Amino acid sequence: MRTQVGIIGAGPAGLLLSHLLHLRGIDSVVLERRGRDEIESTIRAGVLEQGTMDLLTEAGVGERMKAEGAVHHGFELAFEGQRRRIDLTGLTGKSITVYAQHEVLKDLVAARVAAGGKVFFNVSDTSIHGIETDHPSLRFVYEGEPHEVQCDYVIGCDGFHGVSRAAIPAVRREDYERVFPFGWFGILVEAPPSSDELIYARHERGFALVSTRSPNVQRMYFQCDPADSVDRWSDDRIWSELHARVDSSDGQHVVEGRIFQKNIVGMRSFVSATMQHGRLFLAGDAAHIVPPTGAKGLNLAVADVRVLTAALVAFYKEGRTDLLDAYSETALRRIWRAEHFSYWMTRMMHRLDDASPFEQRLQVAELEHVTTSRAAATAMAENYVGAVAV
Ligand code: RFL
Ligand code: PHB
Repeated sequence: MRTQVGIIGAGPAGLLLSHLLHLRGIDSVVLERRGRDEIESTIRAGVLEQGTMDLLTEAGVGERMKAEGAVHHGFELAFEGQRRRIDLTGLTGKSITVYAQHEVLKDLVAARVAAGGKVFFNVSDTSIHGIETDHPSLRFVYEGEPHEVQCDYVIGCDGFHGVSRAAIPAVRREDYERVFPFGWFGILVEAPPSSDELIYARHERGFALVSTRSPNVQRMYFQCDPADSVDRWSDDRIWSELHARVDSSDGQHVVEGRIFQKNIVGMRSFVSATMQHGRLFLAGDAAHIVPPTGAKGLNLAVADVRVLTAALVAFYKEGRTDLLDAYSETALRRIWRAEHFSYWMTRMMHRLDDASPFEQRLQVAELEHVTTSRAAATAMAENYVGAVAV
């Protein structure tokens, strides 16, 4: 098989890249380890920046997102028994949209399939060859048979646990990493929204987040031990923890409902520099991870795809390689901004077991500051909506 761009991974990064290239007349093949049903039902991110919406709309997959996504003009910070609002739109002129990542994936897969795109699900043994030559290739097993795709470029969109990052020689790569000693316990609940906007809560018992998915389904998280097991958490225990952390002294409280999904995720910050070697380029979680506190992961993956699409189009349409050569440096500027913001918000909102009482008071002082100083609130809001110059 021969294509122009060989893509590993049918997450948001791989599928969006493949579809944008198709719209510009560039052929690609996407290899995905998991099945279509599985990728379309895995619960992950929920918050889309305006820039992410714009690129999805440009790709022709914005219709359902605009009809079903909920536009949010602000969020609340809960601490010390009170709630304070960050007015995203008032401070930045921008908003965010809550629309689940697996719904974005359904829309992207449908668009790829309708356009006759070559997406291979359930592949195994993916390997990358010849990235230091100008004719790299991908080998994989599909339906029990070995296959090979010859291409001009290989794009690794295979997430944090994929194979592509390791194909960059260790001497060329520098990994920056911080693993947090806590995780998030996530639940999906059949209930009306507890609040019109997302609530990020700091409490002595730990962080909690009240998010949403639809008028009838809510998404909530609370800080936990990453080694804990969901089986140790009865519904009653979960509700009492959420009430303790989120309910405010003026009577606002979390609305309970039937919990139909529970999971625990670990938290890390990670950056792989460089994001390119020879004819291999990394995009999305394959190259970087942020803790979910700032809601940046999916948005960063989409931002990488924007830069990479422009660079590949410049190569195929004008024979230019300058944008491809600059890809890693260009993408890393935005990535480091988001890494800092996510780390900062994580440290301000979570219970840090290594923090002294002095440092715990500093967390509260910082929350007081971002909710009373217009300048500080604006800085936070610009980062949250993705409107910072990089
Ligand atoms: P993905 O989505 O991990 O997709 C990678 C795909 O590659 C496949 N794969 C392979 N395929 C072939 N061969 C191999 N050897 C392969 N190895 C792996 C995998 O099966 C998979 O389908 O990466 P991508 O496209 O870079 O997208 C990144 C986002 O998924 C991620 O950053 C977000 O989900 C992070 N995130 C959030 N981001 C936001 O912007 N806003 C949020 O509100 C938000 N909330 C979250 C989140 C992530 C969370 N978890 C579960 C870590 C909340 C949570 C709880
Ligand atoms: C979510 O709805 O899953 C979500 C929202 C905001 C975050 C992280 C996750 O910061």
